[in-house]
Amino acid sequence: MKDTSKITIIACISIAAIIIAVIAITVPMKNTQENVQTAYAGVKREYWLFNSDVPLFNETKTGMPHDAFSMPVISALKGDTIVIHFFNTEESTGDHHSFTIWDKPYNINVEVSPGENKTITFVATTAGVFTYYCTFHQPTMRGQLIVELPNP
Ligand SMILES: [Cu+2]
Repeated sequence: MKDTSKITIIACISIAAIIIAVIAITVPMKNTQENVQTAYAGVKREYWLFNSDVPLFNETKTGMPHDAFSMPVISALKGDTIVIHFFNTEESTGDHHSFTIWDKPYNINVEVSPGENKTITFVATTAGVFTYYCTFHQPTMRGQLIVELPNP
């Protein structure tokens, strides 16, 4: 093989390697930028929340209800509108549940009857960590509303 052919092959391989390296670096960067752009505050964040229970949980032995929220954490950025569709699936047992936040400035207390669902809408006006409760099933049925400050 002539030297010029070898040089041409080496040049082609080098150019291909550079193109692959540029693509490998820029494609993940583009995805990261898109992820950052979706983290804006002031958007609607919608959640579907159910009552749940822990199987094989001995309520008599532990002295606690087996009930829990299907979501132990609801998160948002300050300024977001939070929409929670809360379902009480216990049509057969007749159990009531509630979604309740007493921590200021939030003041929410929505009760759902057996088999009922309700939509709870509020604006996350204050950043912080707030506990949401079911007033009927304590201390087990609770979760954390986490409202973070958006990036400046
Ligand atoms: Cu409950």
